[in-house]
Amino acid sequence: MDDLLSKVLEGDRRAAARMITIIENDEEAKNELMSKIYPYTGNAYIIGVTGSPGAGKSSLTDKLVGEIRRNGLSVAIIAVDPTSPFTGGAILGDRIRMQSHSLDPDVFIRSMGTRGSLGGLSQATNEAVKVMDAFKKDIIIIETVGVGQSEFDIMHIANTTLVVLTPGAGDAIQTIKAGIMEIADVFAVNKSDLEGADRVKTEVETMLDMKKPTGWRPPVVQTISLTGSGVKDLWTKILDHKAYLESSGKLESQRKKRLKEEVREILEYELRKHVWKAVEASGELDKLEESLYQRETDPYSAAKNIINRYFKFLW
Ligand SMILES: Nc1nc2c(ncn2[C@@H]2O[C@H](COP(=O)(O)OP(=O)(O)OP(=O)(O)O)[C@@H](O)[C@H]2O)c(=O)[nH]1
Ligand SMILES: [Mg+2]
Repeated sequence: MDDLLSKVLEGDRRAAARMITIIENDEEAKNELMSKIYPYTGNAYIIGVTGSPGAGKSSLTDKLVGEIRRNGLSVAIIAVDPTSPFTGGAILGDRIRMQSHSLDPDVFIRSMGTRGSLGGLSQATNEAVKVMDAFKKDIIIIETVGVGQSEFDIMHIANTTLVVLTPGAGDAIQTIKAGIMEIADVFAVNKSDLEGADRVKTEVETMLDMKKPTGWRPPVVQTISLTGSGVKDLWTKILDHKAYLESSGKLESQRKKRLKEEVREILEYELRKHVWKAVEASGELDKLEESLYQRETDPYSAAKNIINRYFKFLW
Protein backbone atom coordinates (compact mmCIF):
# COMPACT_ATOMS: atom_id res chain seq x y z
CA MET A 1 0.00 0.00 0.00
CA ASP A 2 2.84 2.40 0.83
CA ASP A 3 4.30 1.48 -2.51
CA LEU A 4 1.07 2.41 -4.27
CA LEU A 5 0.94 5.71 -2.41
CA SER A 6 4.50 6.69 -3.21
CA LYS A 7 3.90 5.82 -6.85
CA VAL A 8 0.89 8.14 -6.92
CA LEU A 9 2.93 10.90 -5.32
CA GLU A 10 5.60 10.38 -7.96
CA GLY A 11 3.02 10.82 -10.70
CA ASP A 12 2.53 7.21 -11.80
CA ARG A 13 -0.72 7.17 -13.80
CA ARG A 14 -1.42 3.49 -13.40
CA ALA A 15 -1.05 3.74 -9.64
CA ALA A 16 -3.49 6.66 -9.60
CA ALA A 17 -5.99 4.72 -11.69
CA ARG A 18 -5.62 1.70 -9.40
CA MET A 19 -6.26 3.84 -6.36
CA ILE A 20 -9.49 5.19 -7.81
CA THR A 21 -10.60 1.65 -8.54
CA ILE A 22 -9.99 0.78 -4.89
CA ILE A 23 -12.25 3.70 -3.98
CA GLU A 24 -14.95 2.73 -6.47
CA ASN A 25 -15.07 -0.83 -5.21
CA ASP A 26 -14.89 0.26 -1.60
CA GLU A 27 -12.07 -2.21 -1.05
CA GLU A 28 -10.83 -3.06 2.42
CA ALA A 29 -7.66 -1.00 2.01
CA LYS A 30 -9.52 2.17 1.17
CA ASN A 31 -9.81 3.94 4.52
CA GLU A 32 -6.19 3.49 5.39
CA LEU A 33 -5.16 4.69 1.96
CA MET A 34 -7.30 7.77 2.31
CA SER A 35 -5.78 8.52 5.73
CA LYS A 36 -2.29 8.23 4.35
CA ILE A 37 -2.99 10.36 1.32
CA TYR A 38 -4.59 13.18 3.28
CA PRO A 39 -1.40 15.10 4.18
CA TYR A 40 -0.63 15.43 0.48
CA THR A 41 -3.97 17.01 -0.41
CA GLY A 42 -5.43 20.51 -0.17
CA ASN A 43 -3.62 22.12 -3.09
CA ALA A 44 -5.77 21.53 -6.15
CA TYR A 45 -8.51 23.87 -7.29
CA ILE A 46 -11.77 22.06 -7.97
CA ILE A 47 -14.22 23.05 -10.68
CA GLY A 48 -17.65 21.41 -10.96
CA VAL A 49 -19.42 21.31 -14.31
CA THR A 50 -23.09 20.42 -14.37
CA GLY A 51 -26.09 20.87 -16.65
CA SER A 52 -28.80 18.93 -18.47
CA PRO A 53 -27.96 15.80 -20.45
CA GLY A 54 -26.40 16.77 -23.76
CA ALA A 55 -25.86 20.42 -22.84
CA GLY A 56 -22.26 20.14 -24.01
CA LYS A 57 -20.55 19.69 -20.64
CA SER A 58 -17.94 17.28 -21.97
CA SER A 59 -17.17 19.22 -25.15
CA LEU A 60 -16.94 22.43 -23.16
CA THR A 61 -14.70 20.76 -20.58
CA ASP A 62 -12.50 19.55 -23.42
CA LYS A 63 -12.08 23.12 -24.68
CA LEU A 64 -11.56 24.42 -21.16
CA VAL A 65 -8.79 21.88 -20.66
CA GLY A 66 -7.09 23.31 -23.76
CA GLU A 67 -7.20 26.77 -22.19
CA ILE A 68 -5.92 25.48 -18.86
CA ARG A 69 -3.03 23.65 -20.54
CA ARG A 70 -2.09 26.80 -22.46
CA ASN A 71 -1.73 28.40 -19.04
CA GLY A 72 0.72 25.66 -18.09
CA LEU A 73 -1.48 23.98 -15.49
CA SER A 74 -2.11 20.25 -15.19
CA VAL A 75 -5.67 18.90 -15.10
CA ALA A 76 -7.68 15.91 -13.95
CA ILE A 77 -11.20 15.32 -15.18
CA ILE A 78 -13.56 13.11 -13.23
CA ALA A 79 -16.77 12.40 -15.11
CA VAL A 80 -19.42 11.20 -12.67
CA ASP A 81 -22.60 9.56 -13.89
CA PRO A 82 -25.20 9.37 -11.11
CA THR A 83 -27.71 7.87 -13.53
CA SER A 84 -25.73 4.74 -14.23
CA PRO A 85 -25.55 1.97 -11.65
CA PHE A 86 -23.87 -0.46 -14.03
CA THR A 87 -20.96 0.99 -15.87
CA GLY A 88 -18.38 1.83 -13.29
CA GLY A 89 -17.19 4.10 -16.00
CA ALA A 90 -16.97 2.04 -19.14
CA ILE A 91 -19.99 3.35 -21.01
CA LEU A 92 -19.61 6.84 -19.72
CA GLY A 93 -16.01 6.72 -20.82
CA ASP A 94 -17.20 6.36 -24.39
CA ARG A 95 -19.39 9.36 -23.95
CA ILE A 96 -16.61 11.60 -22.78
CA ARG A 97 -15.72 13.90 -25.61
CA MET A 98 -12.22 14.66 -24.51
CA GLN A 99 -10.08 12.63 -26.84
CA SER A 100 -8.09 15.68 -27.85
CA HIS A 101 -6.15 15.49 -24.58
CA SER A 102 -5.87 11.76 -24.17
CA LEU A 103 -2.18 11.73 -25.11
CA ASP A 104 -1.20 14.64 -22.87
CA PRO A 105 0.63 13.31 -19.78
CA ASP A 106 -0.53 16.35 -17.79
CA VAL A 107 -4.18 15.48 -18.33
CA PHE A 108 -5.79 12.60 -16.45
CA ILE A 109 -9.33 11.52 -17.35
CA ARG A 110 -11.44 9.14 -15.32
CA SER A 111 -15.14 8.31 -15.21
CA MET A 112 -17.05 6.96 -12.25
CA GLY A 113 -20.41 5.25 -11.86
CA THR A 114 -22.41 4.25 -8.81
CA ARG A 115 -20.97 0.76 -8.48
CA GLY A 116 -20.04 -0.50 -5.05
CA SER A 117 -19.49 2.34 -2.69
CA LEU A 118 -22.11 2.30 0.04
CA GLY A 119 -20.83 5.66 1.10
CA GLY A 120 -22.43 7.03 -2.02
CA LEU A 121 -21.19 8.53 -5.21
CA SER A 122 -20.40 11.91 -3.73
CA GLN A 123 -18.12 10.36 -1.13
CA ALA A 124 -16.39 8.28 -3.79
CA THR A 125 -16.02 11.40 -5.95
CA ASN A 126 -14.56 13.31 -3.03
CA GLU A 127 -12.04 10.54 -2.49
CA ALA A 128 -11.11 10.38 -6.17
CA VAL A 129 -10.56 14.14 -6.04
CA LYS A 130 -8.14 13.63 -3.15
CA VAL A 131 -6.20 11.10 -5.18
CA MET A 132 -5.93 13.57 -8.06
CA ASP A 133 -4.91 16.29 -5.62
CA ALA A 134 -2.08 14.16 -4.22
CA PHE A 135 -1.29 13.25 -7.83
CA LYS A 136 -0.39 16.96 -8.08
CA LYS A 137 -2.98 18.01 -10.59
CA ASP A 138 -3.44 21.79 -10.35
CA ILE A 139 -7.03 21.82 -11.54
CA ILE A 140 -9.61 19.08 -11.01
CA ILE A 141 -12.79 19.21 -13.07
CA ILE A 142 -15.79 17.16 -11.99
CA GLU A 143 -18.39 16.70 -14.71
CA THR A 144 -21.79 15.42 -13.69
CA VAL A 145 -25.18 15.47 -15.36
CA GLY A 146 -27.77 17.62 -13.61
CA VAL A 147 -30.62 15.25 -12.92
CA GLY A 148 -31.36 15.12 -9.22
CA GLN A 149 -30.09 15.44 -5.70
CA SER A 150 -26.82 13.70 -6.39
CA GLU A 151 -25.39 16.47 -8.52
CA PHE A 152 -25.97 18.92 -5.71
CA ASP A 153 -24.01 16.70 -3.35
CA ILE A 154 -21.27 16.29 -5.92
CA MET A 155 -21.14 19.98 -6.65
CA HIS A 156 -20.54 20.66 -2.96
CA ILE A 157 -17.07 19.28 -3.49
CA ALA A 158 -16.27 22.00 -6.03
CA ASN A 159 -14.77 25.40 -5.31
CA THR A 160 -16.28 26.89 -8.46
CA THR A 161 -19.45 25.43 -9.95
CA LEU A 162 -20.09 26.01 -13.63
CA VAL A 163 -23.66 25.46 -14.79
CA VAL A 164 -24.03 24.80 -18.50
CA LEU A 165 -27.27 25.95 -20.09
CA THR A 166 -28.37 25.77 -23.72
CA PRO A 167 -30.87 27.61 -25.88
CA GLY A 168 -33.25 24.63 -25.62
CA ALA A 169 -36.92 25.38 -24.99
CA GLY A 170 -37.47 26.88 -21.54
CA ASP A 171 -34.26 25.31 -20.35
CA ALA A 172 -32.95 28.22 -18.32
CA ILE A 173 -36.10 28.78 -16.33
CA GLN A 174 -36.49 25.10 -15.51
CA THR A 175 -32.92 24.73 -14.39
CA ILE A 176 -33.28 27.72 -12.15
CA LYS A 177 -36.45 26.34 -10.63
CA ALA A 178 -34.62 23.18 -9.74
CA GLY A 179 -32.47 25.27 -7.42
CA ILE A 180 -29.34 25.37 -9.48
CA MET A 181 -29.22 29.11 -9.02
CA GLU A 182 -27.97 28.51 -5.50
CA ILE A 183 -24.99 26.43 -6.52
CA ALA A 184 -23.93 28.23 -9.72
CA ASP A 185 -20.87 30.47 -9.52
CA VAL A 186 -20.54 30.86 -13.28
CA PHE A 187 -23.08 30.22 -16.06
CA ALA A 188 -22.18 29.14 -19.57
CA VAL A 189 -24.83 29.47 -22.25
CA ASN A 190 -23.40 26.84 -24.54
CA LYS A 191 -24.48 26.13 -28.12
CA SER A 192 -24.62 29.86 -28.63
CA ASP A 193 -24.44 29.19 -32.34
CA LEU A 194 -28.08 28.14 -32.02
CA GLU A 195 -31.16 30.34 -32.04
CA GLY A 196 -32.20 31.78 -28.67
CA ALA A 197 -28.86 32.02 -26.86
CA ASP A 198 -29.28 35.75 -26.24
CA ARG A 199 -32.67 35.15 -24.68
CA VAL A 200 -31.28 32.55 -22.28
CA LYS A 201 -28.57 34.96 -21.21
CA THR A 202 -31.14 37.71 -20.63
CA GLU A 203 -33.37 35.36 -18.64
CA VAL A 204 -30.55 34.31 -16.37
CA GLU A 205 -29.40 37.90 -15.88
CA THR A 206 -32.96 38.82 -14.93
CA MET A 207 -33.11 36.04 -12.38
CA LEU A 208 -29.77 37.20 -10.98
CA ASP A 209 -31.09 40.77 -10.74
CA MET A 210 -33.85 39.51 -8.46
CA LYS A 211 -31.49 37.77 -6.09
CA LYS A 212 -30.24 39.47 -2.99
CA PRO A 213 -26.76 40.76 -3.85
CA THR A 214 -23.83 38.91 -2.30
CA GLY A 215 -20.14 39.55 -2.82
CA TRP A 216 -20.22 37.57 -6.05
CA ARG A 217 -22.61 37.84 -8.97
CA PRO A 218 -22.33 34.81 -11.24
CA PRO A 219 -21.25 35.93 -14.71
CA VAL A 220 -23.09 34.52 -17.73
CA VAL A 221 -20.80 33.64 -20.62
CA GLN A 222 -21.93 32.57 -24.08
CA THR A 223 -19.89 29.70 -25.47
CA ILE A 224 -19.72 27.44 -28.51
CA SER A 225 -17.83 24.35 -27.51
CA LEU A 226 -17.69 23.14 -31.10
CA THR A 227 -15.41 26.04 -32.03
CA GLY A 228 -14.07 27.13 -28.66
CA SER A 229 -15.70 30.54 -28.95
CA GLY A 230 -16.12 32.18 -25.54
CA VAL A 231 -14.01 29.59 -23.74
CA LYS A 232 -11.13 31.95 -23.01
CA ASP A 233 -13.57 34.37 -21.45
CA LEU A 234 -15.15 31.51 -19.48
CA TRP A 235 -11.77 30.54 -18.06
CA THR A 236 -11.13 34.17 -17.07
CA LYS A 237 -14.45 34.25 -15.22
CA ILE A 238 -13.59 31.05 -13.37
CA LEU A 239 -10.26 32.60 -12.34
CA ASP A 240 -12.12 35.75 -11.23
CA HIS A 241 -14.30 33.61 -8.98
CA LYS A 242 -11.26 31.84 -7.60
CA ALA A 243 -9.62 35.21 -6.87
CA TYR A 244 -12.82 36.38 -5.19
CA LEU A 245 -12.94 33.29 -2.95
CA GLU A 246 -9.29 33.72 -2.04
CA SER A 247 -9.35 37.44 -1.29
CA SER A 248 -12.57 37.25 0.72
CA GLY A 249 -11.28 34.37 2.84
CA LYS A 250 -14.17 32.24 1.57
CA LEU A 251 -11.99 29.60 -0.01
CA GLU A 252 -10.46 28.83 3.36
CA SER A 253 -13.77 28.87 5.25
CA GLN A 254 -15.41 26.74 2.53
CA ARG A 255 -12.61 24.18 2.75
CA LYS A 256 -12.74 24.08 6.55
CA LYS A 257 -16.50 23.68 6.62
CA ARG A 258 -16.32 20.81 4.17
CA LEU A 259 -13.70 18.96 6.16
CA LYS A 260 -15.95 19.05 9.19
CA GLU A 261 -18.83 17.86 7.04
CA GLU A 262 -16.64 15.07 5.73
CA VAL A 263 -15.98 13.75 9.23
CA ARG A 264 -19.73 13.71 9.83
CA GLU A 265 -20.32 11.75 6.61
CA ILE A 266 -17.62 9.22 7.37
CA LEU A 267 -18.95 8.81 10.88
CA GLU A 268 -22.48 8.25 9.63
CA TYR A 269 -21.31 5.74 7.10
CA GLU A 270 -19.03 3.82 9.44
CA LEU A 271 -21.59 3.71 12.22
CA ARG A 272 -24.26 2.46 9.90
CA LYS A 273 -21.97 -0.15 8.44
CA HIS A 274 -20.49 -1.47 11.69
CA VAL A 275 -23.61 -1.41 13.81
CA TRP A 276 -25.63 -3.19 11.16
CA LYS A 277 -22.88 -5.74 10.70
CA ALA A 278 -22.92 -6.41 14.43
CA VAL A 279 -26.70 -6.75 14.48
CA GLU A 280 -26.59 -9.19 11.59
CA ALA A 281 -23.85 -11.19 13.25
CA SER A 282 -25.82 -11.38 16.50
CA GLY A 283 -28.36 -13.58 14.74
CA GLU A 284 -31.28 -11.76 16.31
CA LEU A 285 -32.72 -10.42 13.08
CA ASP A 286 -34.98 -13.39 12.29
CA LYS A 287 -36.58 -13.16 15.69
CA LEU A 288 -36.88 -9.43 15.42
CA GLU A 289 -38.47 -9.72 12.01
CA GLU A 290 -41.11 -12.05 13.35
CA SER A 291 -41.95 -9.96 16.38
CA LEU A 292 -42.18 -6.87 14.22
CA TYR A 293 -44.54 -8.74 11.91
CA GLN A 294 -46.64 -9.89 14.86
CA ARG A 295 -46.77 -6.30 16.17
CA GLU A 296 -45.12 -7.35 19.41
CA THR A 297 -42.63 -4.55 18.89
CA ASP A 298 -42.21 -1.73 16.42
CA PRO A 299 -39.29 -0.57 14.24
CA TYR A 300 -38.71 2.57 16.33
CA SER A 301 -38.35 0.65 19.59
CA ALA A 302 -36.24 -1.97 17.85
CA ALA A 303 -33.84 0.67 16.54
CA LYS A 304 -33.70 2.39 19.92
CA ASN A 305 -32.98 -0.94 21.57
CA ILE A 306 -30.07 -1.52 19.26
CA ILE A 307 -28.68 1.96 19.89
CA ASN A 308 -28.97 1.45 23.64
CA ARG A 309 -27.20 -1.85 23.43
CA TYR A 310 -24.29 -0.71 21.27
CA PHE A 311 -23.91 2.82 22.57
CA LYS A 312 -24.69 2.50 26.29
CA PHE A 313 -21.53 4.38 26.95
CA LEU A 314 -22.99 7.45 25.29
CA TRP A 315 -25.65 7.96 27.91
N1 LIG B 1 -24.51 23.27 -32.06
C1 LIG B 1 -23.73 22.95 -31.05
N2 LIG B 1 -23.68 21.67 -30.61
C2 LIG B 1 -22.88 21.38 -29.56
C3 LIG B 1 -22.12 22.38 -28.91
N3 LIG B 1 -21.45 21.79 -27.90
C4 LIG B 1 -21.77 20.49 -27.92
N4 LIG B 1 -22.62 20.22 -28.92
C5 LIG B 1 -23.18 18.92 -29.28
O1 LIG B 1 -24.04 18.49 -28.26
C6 LIG B 1 -23.96 17.08 -28.08
C7 LIG B 1 -23.68 16.73 -26.62
O2 LIG B 1 -22.38 17.18 -26.27
P1 LIG B 1 -21.63 16.64 -24.99
O3 LIG B 1 -20.42 17.46 -24.83
O4 LIG B 1 -21.48 15.19 -25.04
O5 LIG B 1 -22.69 17.02 -23.88
P2 LIG B 1 -22.74 16.53 -22.36
O6 LIG B 1 -23.47 17.60 -21.64
O7 LIG B 1 -21.40 16.20 -21.89
O8 LIG B 1 -23.63 15.24 -22.47
P3 LIG B 1 -23.89 14.10 -21.34
O9 LIG B 1 -22.59 13.89 -20.63
O10 LIG B 1 -24.35 12.95 -22.12
O11 LIG B 1 -24.95 14.68 -20.45
C8 LIG B 1 -22.88 16.60 -29.03
O12 LIG B 1 -23.47 16.09 -30.17
C9 LIG B 1 -22.10 17.85 -29.33
O13 LIG B 1 -21.49 17.82 -30.59
C10 LIG B 1 -22.19 23.73 -29.40
O14 LIG B 1 -21.57 24.66 -28.89
N5 LIG B 1 -23.03 23.94 -30.45
MG1 LIG C 1 -20.73 14.40 -20.92
